[in-house]
Amino acid sequence: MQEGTSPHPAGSEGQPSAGRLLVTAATYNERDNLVRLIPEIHAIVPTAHILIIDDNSPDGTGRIADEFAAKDARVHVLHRPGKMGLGTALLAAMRYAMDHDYELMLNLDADFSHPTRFIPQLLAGMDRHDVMIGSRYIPGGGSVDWPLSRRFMSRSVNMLVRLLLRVPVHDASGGYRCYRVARLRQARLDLVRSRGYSFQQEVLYRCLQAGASVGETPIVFENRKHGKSKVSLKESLRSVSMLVRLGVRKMVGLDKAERAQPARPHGGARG
Ligand SMILES: Nc1nc2c(ncn2[C@@H]2O[C@H](COP(=O)(O)OP(=O)(O)OP(=O)(O)O)[C@@H](O)[C@H]2O)c(=O)[nH]1
Ligand SMILES: [Mg+2]
Repeated sequence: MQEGTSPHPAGSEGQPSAGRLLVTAATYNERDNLVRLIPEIHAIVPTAHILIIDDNSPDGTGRIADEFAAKDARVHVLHRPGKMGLGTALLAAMRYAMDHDYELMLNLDADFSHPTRFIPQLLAGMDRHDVMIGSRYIPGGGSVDWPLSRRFMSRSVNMLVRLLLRVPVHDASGGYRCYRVARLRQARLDLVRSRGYSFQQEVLYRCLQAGASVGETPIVFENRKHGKSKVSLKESLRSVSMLVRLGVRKMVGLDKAERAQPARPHGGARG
């Protein structure tokens, strides 16, 4: 499951060809981070397209993204009218990747918690897997400057997910991932109910059900240095209850029954 080495360093033939890789970042008030993030991504994967999904950030992040897009055909922006949650932002990014026929979609947080230097390892793992996870919880991985309370929460959620959903990965809650878009097409994204942070676990669960091979490569998560956290107690509790609900539905067979229904073409993040 774990991929520790990078047979294809940045810039080698291991990278997808021009226009086939979409790097996505959801943003809400990430102005100071975004101005540095876009050039940093392109320094590592020059041919990649970048999609910013902004929820009308009051600090003008969306405007800054538009300025990049106006100057650079590799940058795209999805504007949504207001803060609608990280999960629905990532679902919109997945739809964009499918609609525009990208081969790979690599997502990272816009706050530099997911250092761009790990992008080549994530891409290298796509030679063998349909989903590659940047993992804090395998040898070589970790997190720095993260409060103990957040570490505890993250570990507990991961234990819960392994137990309830039988997701065989070490880091099911992190958002630093690369997906094969063809596999996303096969996954029942129309059944995904999470609007917030539990989206990460739920989408992984749906990819595994669709037969995805999942690998992990170590990353060191760094606490944000600029901007404010969007994690609230309310959202954390909502995410945990969403995962418990999914686990119970799986246990009593409701999930299987639901999967037997035909897919809804534009479903996802249902209530
Ligand atoms: N478009 C959009 N992006 C969001 C939303 N909530 C969070 N994000 C972005 O999703 C990424 C992860 O969110 P963070 O606030 O960093 O959450 P976190 O990483 O769990 O928490 P901290 O690192 O402690 O701040 C960041 O790039 C955010 O700007 C949302 O509702 N809509
Ligand atoms: Mg963050």
